[in-house]
Amino acid sequence: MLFVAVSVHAQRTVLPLNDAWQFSKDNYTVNAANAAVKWQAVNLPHTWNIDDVMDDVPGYYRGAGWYKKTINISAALKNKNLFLYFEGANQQTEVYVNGQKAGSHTGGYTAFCVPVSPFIKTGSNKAEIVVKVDNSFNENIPPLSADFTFYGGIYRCVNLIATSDVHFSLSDNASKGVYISTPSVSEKKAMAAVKGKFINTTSQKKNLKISSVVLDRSHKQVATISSVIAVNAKQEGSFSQQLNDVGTPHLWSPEDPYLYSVITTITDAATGIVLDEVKNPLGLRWFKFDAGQGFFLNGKSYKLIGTSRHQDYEGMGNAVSKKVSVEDVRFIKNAGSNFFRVAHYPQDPAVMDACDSIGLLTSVEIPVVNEITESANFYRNCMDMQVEMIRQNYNHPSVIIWCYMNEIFLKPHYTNDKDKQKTYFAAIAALARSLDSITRKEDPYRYTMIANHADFNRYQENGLTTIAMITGWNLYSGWYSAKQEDFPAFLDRHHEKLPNQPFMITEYGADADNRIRSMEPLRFDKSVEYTTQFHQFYITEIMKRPFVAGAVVWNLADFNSETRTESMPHINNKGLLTWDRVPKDPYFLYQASFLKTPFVKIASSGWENRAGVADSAGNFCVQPLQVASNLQVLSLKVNDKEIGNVNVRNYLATWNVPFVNGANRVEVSGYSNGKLYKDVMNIHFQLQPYNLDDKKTVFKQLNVLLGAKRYFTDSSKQLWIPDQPYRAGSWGCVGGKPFIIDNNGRLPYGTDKNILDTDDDPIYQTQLVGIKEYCFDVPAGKYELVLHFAELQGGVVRTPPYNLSDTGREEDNVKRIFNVNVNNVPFLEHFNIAKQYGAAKAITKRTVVNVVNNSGITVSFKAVEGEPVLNAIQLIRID
Ligand code: GCB
Repeated sequence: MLFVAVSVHAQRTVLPLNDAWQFSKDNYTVNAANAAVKWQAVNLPHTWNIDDVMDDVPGYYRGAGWYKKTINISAALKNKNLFLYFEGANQQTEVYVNGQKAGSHTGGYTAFCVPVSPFIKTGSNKAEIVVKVDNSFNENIPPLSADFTFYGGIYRCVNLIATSDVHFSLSDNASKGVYISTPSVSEKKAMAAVKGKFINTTSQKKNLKISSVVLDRSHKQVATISSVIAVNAKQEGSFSQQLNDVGTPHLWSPEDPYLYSVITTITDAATGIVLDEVKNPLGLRWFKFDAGQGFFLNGKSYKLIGTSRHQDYEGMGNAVSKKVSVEDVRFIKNAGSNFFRVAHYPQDPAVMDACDSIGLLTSVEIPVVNEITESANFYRNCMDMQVEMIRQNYNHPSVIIWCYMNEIFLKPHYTNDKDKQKTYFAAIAALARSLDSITRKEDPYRYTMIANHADFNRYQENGLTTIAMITGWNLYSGWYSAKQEDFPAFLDRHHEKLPNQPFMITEYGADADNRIRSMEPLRFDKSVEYTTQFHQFYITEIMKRPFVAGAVVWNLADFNSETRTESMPHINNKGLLTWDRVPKDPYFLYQASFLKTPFVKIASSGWENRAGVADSAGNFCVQPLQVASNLQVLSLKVNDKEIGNVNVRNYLATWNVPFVNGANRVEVSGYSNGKLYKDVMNIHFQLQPYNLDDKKTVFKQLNVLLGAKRYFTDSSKQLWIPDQPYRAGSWGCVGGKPFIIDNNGRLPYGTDKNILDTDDDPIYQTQLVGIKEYCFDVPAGKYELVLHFAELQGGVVRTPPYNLSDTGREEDNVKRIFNVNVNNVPFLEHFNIAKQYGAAKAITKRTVVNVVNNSGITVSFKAVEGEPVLNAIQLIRID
């Protein structure tokens, strides 16, 4: 085989254009003086919604933003065809060059390319670019509603592309203009097809040689083909080439993501001058979905396992760097995944490149979520987005599925008019059919998919279970609906009712707020423990069933969903990682379950600071320690003392560990094939004395959540523990019942309202109602006592997005007036939280108490009207 020197003088120049833009949200008019407009210097990627999506005021800026920048047209760029290539701007964009409109684009998640040469003055060295981006709601642009934030801005990179006057088409939906497919691949032989479009912008007819060269990973040529095509002046031409034998293929798979590359060039046949060149990846693989046996890659049975991902990150919004995006792909891979559902929209090109090279199979989709608009414009935008997505991502070997709808019956229109609703549902099915057929036409080599929610009958009745080649189900039994056991039942039902329809679980997951822990985990308590158990159950059921082609965790990382409230307002906590990418326990469970190498990880690793009450002898506090592992038996030492061996069950092992006050060095180890594997962690334990006058563990500070069974770490790293009934010598509540919303069907206790004026919502979201006293049998001394209140009843209640029909309602205010005395001294009189502060607002009341003799501290609550409440309490020893 020949070693080919590929042209190093790439005839196309790509210049990043991300630095030093000016940005303004003020009213700007193209070609006007705009003296009043205040500009701010920004770099791309940029969004204007980083802060307002996190504040306590509902909503975020959805409107226009302006960007401007003057670019230099260097000598090298003169006489070139210039294009501005936007990788993504949300969601309607207009591009002006030197005051003239050069192009526009609709849709926030696909790239677009604007030719700018016609607007550059001859001989000028500069051009002014002005870009208007608008993220206002538009009924004709999907997504209309969704559980994520529609951040505005030029939130992906922009490049200036300079080509010669003959080049591969950049105006074909911002694709590369070259499309590579692998119509036939086996272990022995592979065929690759290269098609494309190019344009001759000169005023002469040209004979052009189009060559495609396939190189292996070491840049050796393995196949080549060329054809000469005559193109008239100012005309577009097309080509189609078949490389019938790429040699013995080195197959692409997640385990061995071997990439060839295809270099396609245009050469002037008369002069031999190379005019344009593009490089594309080539992965040789074949795959199929089978309704009974699941998925097969390169002839081998394969369970698709992975996650989805949203493209935002704490403190950055959706304007994340390519580095962050690629690290996310690595996080998915390192969880033991072989699949990534790129949901709910096409993502940064770097993401797709990383999937090819790191080895993840993918499905990619357009953001048609929850509902549609029955308008020609909405339809057209959906179709355009689908075509853009396919053409822009066509050459990625990682892509095996194109998807186009997510839970489209979640927000059914016309709930009071069944006839209109029928028409609406039929319109959805018609749109699905159109999207499906255009997808099959654009790309006959991949599968199509729709992701439905668990309303089996509605999707079935309206045909949505069989339009696409694969049916996706987003299933949340044991989270949004009560019982985990409904999950396996649903899988079996699909298989029974639709035995010929391949399917995957396109979503499943449960919230884990990494600050919340529980020894008695319950659905919707937001504890990490509930969610770890949830995933363990799901993994077991998924792996039992060969007909389930794959399953995708929702979601890789926590993400912003501005309309959400809950324990961490504006954040969806279903991530295996936190919003700033710290792994939570379930992430380790996935590693243990799916990595092929020996794995031992102390799952509670985000919980290195713990607190709890000492046993009656005052020596230690027993709490569980969970370890994720794929070994069979593990042993545990704490502070070098053997605690014992346990068998790993479904990839988790749990010990009850007697934690001592202060440092606890935890060491877990096990053997695989005679080799030792271990993990070590230092857990700092704050032991609360059994009796508050204990000499062994001296009382310093106590932070207690009332009406909750959770442990919480707040924003100043203070540890909160659950309440206990008062015991003589110790501390606790007298009287009162946990606040529970009647028949709410989800929350076991407390509220999920956004508590205003705090980032530590869980301190305020639970309470004891009807409390009589709170007592601390502390020894003599000086103490700071802090009472935390929030009125959990009343005000406007909204529970989107998981209750989409709830558009907000006024909750009855409760009458509640009470007095609080501390050691019989009046502290709060006629305290009326709702009246004085309003509902769902964090209120803190402090006082200093001098305790003499053995009086201790008694906080007593006396009702004037209604029932007294207390949400949380702290006691801090001052001297
Ligand atoms: C879904 C949606 C996804 C949500 C998720 C959730 O089914 O497809 O966009 O974020 O549920 O967490 O509620």
